[in-house]
Amino acid sequence: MMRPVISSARSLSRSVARQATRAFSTQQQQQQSRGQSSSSSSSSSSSKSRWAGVFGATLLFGATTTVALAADDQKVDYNAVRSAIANKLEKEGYDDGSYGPVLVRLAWHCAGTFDVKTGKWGSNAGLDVARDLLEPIKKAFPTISYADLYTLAGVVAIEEMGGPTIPWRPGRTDATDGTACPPDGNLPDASKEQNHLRNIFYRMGFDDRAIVALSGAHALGRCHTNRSGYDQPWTRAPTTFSNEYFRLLLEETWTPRKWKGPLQYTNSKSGSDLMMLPTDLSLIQDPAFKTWVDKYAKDQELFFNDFAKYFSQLLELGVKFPEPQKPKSLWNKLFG
Ligand code: HIF
Repeated sequence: MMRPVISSARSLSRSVARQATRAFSTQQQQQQSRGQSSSSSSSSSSSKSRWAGVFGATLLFGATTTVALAADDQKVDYNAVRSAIANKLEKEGYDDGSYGPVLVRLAWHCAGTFDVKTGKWGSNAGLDVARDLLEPIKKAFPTISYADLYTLAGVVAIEEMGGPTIPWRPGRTDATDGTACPPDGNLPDASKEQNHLRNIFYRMGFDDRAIVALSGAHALGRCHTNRSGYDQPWTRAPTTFSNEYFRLLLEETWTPRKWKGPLQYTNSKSGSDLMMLPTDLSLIQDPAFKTWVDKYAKDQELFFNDFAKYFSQLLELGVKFPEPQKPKSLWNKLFG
């Protein structure tokens, strides 16, 4: 079944919030049913000092991260965090009226440095607008890790913009300092083509199908000359999650834009108001990639399902989630 897009995003988000609780661990579900609220988590001053040493600008989740999950984390009311994020999204005067796209980008940059061979890295935030937006939520819910907050914000943003429900669970930890940072160059370079994309995404453990599905997120947002050097949005509805990116890739004629900036492609026959990066265009230049572009352009439901699966995987790269606690035996309860 096709999902509704932006006009119904608000009501959709409510059902999304309900569905999302299913993705939480049994522990959290039990605890939510006990009615623990955000106020209980935000009042913990000891937890504030516990996290005071967190290295704010750079997060890591992955095998190298040694910080244990704070016991207080169990008290975070993730539905309240979701609502707080959702309430921050719309902003008249910022880009196309929503912080949603930049939050999606922050979420993926948190995870996109992962190396499947070494199990290392997995987070490199660097998006001031998005980080500043979320800081008050971190203050209101101090026991949530930055890595959980940033990834959850991307998930909520996608859902609020009419996209699929992304399975998400808490459990990411923040690095205590910058010594475990990944080297520069683990994130993709937009000026390159399919071999580079494969190098980057295979390193994370993904395949061609996943690369194409994930790329559909460029239906959202736009490029900013003052951030990346590139310019313009990919679609004409940059705050609506849809398969429009694939349709445009196939239906428009993409030619190199004549301008002083870096090489990007433009829809010169239909207004020159849209853009594709060299990495985007490689999806229709490479036959194996193009097979999936064709499929997703025709079938939005297939795209939504695949995207939800791969984006969820992306946000869990390198994360060691805590084992759900087994109920104690009678012997352990009495003598353990
Ligand atoms: Fe992006 N991406 N991304 N991206 N990205 C930009 C913006 C967004 C790449 C390059 C860029 C993914 C993969 C890749 C979003 C989401 C995702 C920009 C423009 C560039 C250059 C930044 C700016 O100027 O503000 C490359 C080369 C990628 C490898 C294919 C992910 C799959 C598509 C993983 C993904 O989810 C979003 C959303 C934006 C819009 C941000 C905004 O501020 O509007």
